[in-house]
Amino acid sequence: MQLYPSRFDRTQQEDLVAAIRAAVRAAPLYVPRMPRTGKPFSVRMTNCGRLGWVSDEAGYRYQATHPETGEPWPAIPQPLEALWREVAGYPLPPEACLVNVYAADARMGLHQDRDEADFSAPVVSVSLGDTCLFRLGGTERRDPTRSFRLASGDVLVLGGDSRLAFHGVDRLYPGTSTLLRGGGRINLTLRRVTKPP
Ligand code: MD3
Ligand code: FE
Repeated sequence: MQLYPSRFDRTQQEDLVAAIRAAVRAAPLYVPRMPRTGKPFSVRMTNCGRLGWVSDEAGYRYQATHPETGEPWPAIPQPLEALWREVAGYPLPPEACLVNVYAADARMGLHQDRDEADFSAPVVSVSLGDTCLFRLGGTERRDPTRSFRLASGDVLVLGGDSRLAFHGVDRLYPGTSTLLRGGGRINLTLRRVTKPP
């Protein structure tokens, strides 16, 4: 795991928010649901890129179109493509950018990201808006965890052993950033989904 604190300055963060707002106009935020139970996530989501991660009663999967509009996902914003080239250490561009939007009371339970066909590529995460308390464990659910704060502009690269580590977001710290009108937090994760030939 590699943390790049304040990888994006305020102006770059504002540019990213503007690009994400444009993407959300094309691919509206929706509330994902847990497989089988249909229990709603507290986080709202959308995607950019050729493929997007979706979750509903039928399961978790990547697909090329928005689950509600049926439209293809918008392109990954150029600064995020550039970030991937700089930090991923992987020769191919990202296929998916999952956009998670947290209100003040939203959380994400401890989980692994295993819906990708290739774990050799890292996941690259960008935090925007309010600081959160992030938890990172090992590759077994019972492994001990470490907690640390992720602030606006921070970039986290999860590769190697950490790629299959359990992780989650325990809480937000409301009022810690003025980036987003109305507060909250946006997390962007850049991913490879398919196995290269
Ligand atoms: C560690 N997102 O989208 S980002 C997710 O803040 C997700 O929204 C959280 O977990 C968020 O799946 C955490 C940091 C992160 C992202 C992917 C990882 C950590 C990871 C994949 C493997 C291990
Ligand atoms: Fe995750």
